[in-house]
Amino acid sequence: MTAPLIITAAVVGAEVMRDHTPHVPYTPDEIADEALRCYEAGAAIVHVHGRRDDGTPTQDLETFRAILNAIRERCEIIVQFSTGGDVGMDVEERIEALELRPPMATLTTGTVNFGDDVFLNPLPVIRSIANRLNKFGIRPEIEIFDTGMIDTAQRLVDQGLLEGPLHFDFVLGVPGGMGASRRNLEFLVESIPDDSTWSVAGMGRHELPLAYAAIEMGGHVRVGLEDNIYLSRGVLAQGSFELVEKVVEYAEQVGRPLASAEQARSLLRIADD
Ligand code: KMH
Ligand code: ZN
Repeated sequence: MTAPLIITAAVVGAEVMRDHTPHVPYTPDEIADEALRCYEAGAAIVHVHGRRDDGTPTQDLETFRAILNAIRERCEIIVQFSTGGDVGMDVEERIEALELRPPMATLTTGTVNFGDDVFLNPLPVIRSIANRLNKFGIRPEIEIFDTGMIDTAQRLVDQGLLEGPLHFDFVLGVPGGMGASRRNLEFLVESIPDDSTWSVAGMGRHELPLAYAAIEMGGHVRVGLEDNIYLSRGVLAQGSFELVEKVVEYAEQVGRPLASAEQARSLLRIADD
């Protein structure tokens, strides 16, 4: 039987600014309000980055503390910290907030071109992040931008640095990474061990088509303004919650039930807070 659908809302990211869309949240309260709207729409997980008041990205511990507390005051959604931050940040900056022990955080297992930039994840960086996640008992979501990153993640399981079965998120359509096609998604799903769990995050106009494909394939879904600011061609989403609503609508159409945050914790083997 297909597992209930876990929806992750990526509400802020590091790249989307107010001149791209006025609806991207910056402050901890804005991020938490958006997390609540996504939770009420059906999301079980919120993926967060930090921003300063002017919108510039930061992985600062106190900013993440404020975000975590503001979300926890509002709802039970699972809070997933980014450890990617923004391109160009050093590893210590990227992971300083992990001491707050969020239930979940990302871990990208390889380097990828990122537009004109490079999202740098050499093995020593990957090991430092994995060690920090282990130290605080934080469940990783393995971010896969290209196939070889799966093999690297599995090697880290073999070496005892990561605990399987892994939970993967396939990030498809970043310029420099793997393209956002259903064929690529099917190939990636065939490439992971059967006991793994997975979700997909399609970039830009690929977000919803890949989300719908994942729903049909029994996987999970990430949507939100971090990855795509449009609800349909030329129409800005009023917030990540509208993208969550689209996914919920499709899941209802095809008869896929939604996972609550509590069910998501159990399906993804997330430790209790
Ligand atoms: N902002 C990207 C360079 C993550 O959150 O872990 C990295 C990213 C991945 O967004
Ligand atoms: Zn992110």
